[in-house]
Amino acid sequence: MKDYEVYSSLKVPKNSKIIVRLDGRSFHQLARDLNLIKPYDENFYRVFSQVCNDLFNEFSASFVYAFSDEISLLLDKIPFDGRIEKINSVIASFASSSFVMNYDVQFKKPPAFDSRIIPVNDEDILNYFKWRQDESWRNCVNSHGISYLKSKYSNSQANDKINGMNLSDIHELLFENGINLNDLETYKKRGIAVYRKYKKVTGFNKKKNKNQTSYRSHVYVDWEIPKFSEKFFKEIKVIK
Ligand SMILES: Nc1nc2c(ncn2[C@@H]2O[C@H](COP(=O)(O)OP(=O)(O)OP(=O)(O)O)[C@@H](O)[C@H]2O)c(=O)[nH]1
Ligand SMILES: [Mg+2]
Repeated sequence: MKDYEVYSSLKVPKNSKIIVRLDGRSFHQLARDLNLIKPYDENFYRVFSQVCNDLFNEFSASFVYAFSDEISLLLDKIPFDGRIEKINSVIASFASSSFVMNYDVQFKKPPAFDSRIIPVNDEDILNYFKWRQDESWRNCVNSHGISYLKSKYSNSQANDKINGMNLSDIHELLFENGINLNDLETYKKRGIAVYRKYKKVTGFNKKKNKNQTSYRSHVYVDWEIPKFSEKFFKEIKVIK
């Protein structure tokens, strides 16, 4: 019967790092059920940051990035011998459980995440996270735009209007009406990230009778991330 498990031998490419991207299933509905504040619910983000932290620690990720209902984990060390089925299912279910454990609410339905795997090299890492961060900004502009339009027009009129607008039109409309997106909290514009922060420490090594430099690190949940750049990823030692 083992022969019937036709996907069980699918593995990620050898010697490749991977990004696992999770996305909340029907979180539009979940947001309604939980009455989340629109467009950004700080408590939801706080829970999401705890999920990111749990994922970071459990799977020894080197970087975790989240916005809206999606989370991307960069893994240098590939778990489960690279088995795709195992990685996707365990990480997605771990995230769902963490989400429920960290959220002090009564859910109407069990929350779930989908999961996909993207093999990456060092150059892809920067491009990938820039791409997702651009999406975070698009999401920020659009969700504020639709919230504003819905406060002025019916839902269907608001949807029609936003469909005919590009990002700068929406930005402009909001600005003219006293909403400056640039003044928003950073996490709403750029998302949140979890990574290791390194500190250089110099101490006296008695055995060697000389000063020695080493690095100490701790896990850091960053709500004030910069725009992603090569410099940023090098500083936090995610790329060389
Ligand atoms: N009100 C509110 N909703 C949020 C917040 N963050 C995420 N969401 C909701 O999450 C949805 C995420 O979008 P999608 O992933 O495209 O939609 P989905 O309903 O999860 O659908 P699938 O991912 O295809 O299952 C948004 O449309 C919002 O409705 C928040 O802070 N506040
Ligand atoms: Mg979703």
